[in-house]
Amino acid sequence: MKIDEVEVRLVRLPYRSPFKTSFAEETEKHATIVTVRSEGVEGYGEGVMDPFPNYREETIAGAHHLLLHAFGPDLVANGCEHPSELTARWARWRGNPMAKTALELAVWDCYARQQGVPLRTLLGGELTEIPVGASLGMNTVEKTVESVSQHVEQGYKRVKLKIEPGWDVELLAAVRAVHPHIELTVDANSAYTLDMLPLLRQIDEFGLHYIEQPLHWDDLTEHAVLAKELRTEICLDETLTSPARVKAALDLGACTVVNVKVGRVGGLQSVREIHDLCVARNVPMWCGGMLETGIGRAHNIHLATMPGFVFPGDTASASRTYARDLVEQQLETTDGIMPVPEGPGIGVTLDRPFLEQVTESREVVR
Ligand code: OSB
Ligand code: MG
Repeated sequence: MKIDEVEVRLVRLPYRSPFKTSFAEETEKHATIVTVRSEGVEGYGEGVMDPFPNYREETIAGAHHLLLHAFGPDLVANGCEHPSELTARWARWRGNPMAKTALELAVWDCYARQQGVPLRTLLGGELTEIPVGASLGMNTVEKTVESVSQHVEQGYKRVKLKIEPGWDVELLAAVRAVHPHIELTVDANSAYTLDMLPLLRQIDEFGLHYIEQPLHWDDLTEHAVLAKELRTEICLDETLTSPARVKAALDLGACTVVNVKVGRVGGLQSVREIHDLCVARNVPMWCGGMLETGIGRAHNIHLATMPGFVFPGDTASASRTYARDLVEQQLETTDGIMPVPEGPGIGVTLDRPFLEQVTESREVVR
């Protein structure tokens, strides 16, 4: 592929309601939207960096610097034969998986559109719809129980609650009192430490499908210790930043369930490697989310069609998060099932007037 230009936009999009986790309360999305143009065809990618390093270390400022001065110029200068080669080529620039992914995804989308096939086909995904769950931000106990009931009624296949110390046992007791048997998980986003084992043992009593990232955001060894102490399975999110890191986590026994976020692991080629590793070891995977706009959400839906994604993911209806999206297609579930957008690439087209309206900055590498 000859790449004519790379466009990097920062967009700001209000959430319909604030999203509160153990690490932040956010009211709007700051998304990096990358467009690649190749011989008259466009492809789109989305970066999941935040303005400040609350979830992992990457920031929008650092990522845009690298996109405009490292990865973008490399791609325009050298093109590529196939999008799968980019991760290895960019390995000389260490880390920064989210920044690399924003551009790699755009190249995958563009390549699939040029071939005239849906992205999922390039990834070996045969499903045309995927089962999904929903991730609920922190709220009052009463509102959370009500929200769980609404999502269960809407057919979501699993509900995930955000927790932190002091916002866990009481909440879980209230939800389980109303919904004793639903597939329920919790996500601590690194809010606990190993010396809180007695509290973690209480959380262990609620029949959770798994507990997501209870300990430090880069830890493997303490999670391996905790895994031996709990009946509930541990799923890692923040810690898993590459295929090598996933392998280390599984070898150490730090987790038995894998949350895949393409941005966190450095792109679709890394997702494919993690997928094959988890399938070979019989480790269940699911597709996480970062409250993406329709571009990142469509990418997530396509990658979650791969056969190793056996647990429901976080790729819920876009309308839960946004009043108006960047894409023309409605990415909505029916009875907890999300259809895969049809057509070449990720199968979505841009709502261009709205994209212009919410664009904060736009820069192009030629
Ligand atoms: O830990 O999974 C997480 C959102 C932002 C940052 C981290 C996480 C999340 C979510 C939301 O849980 C998932 C979604 O609906 O996209
Ligand atoms: Mg998580």
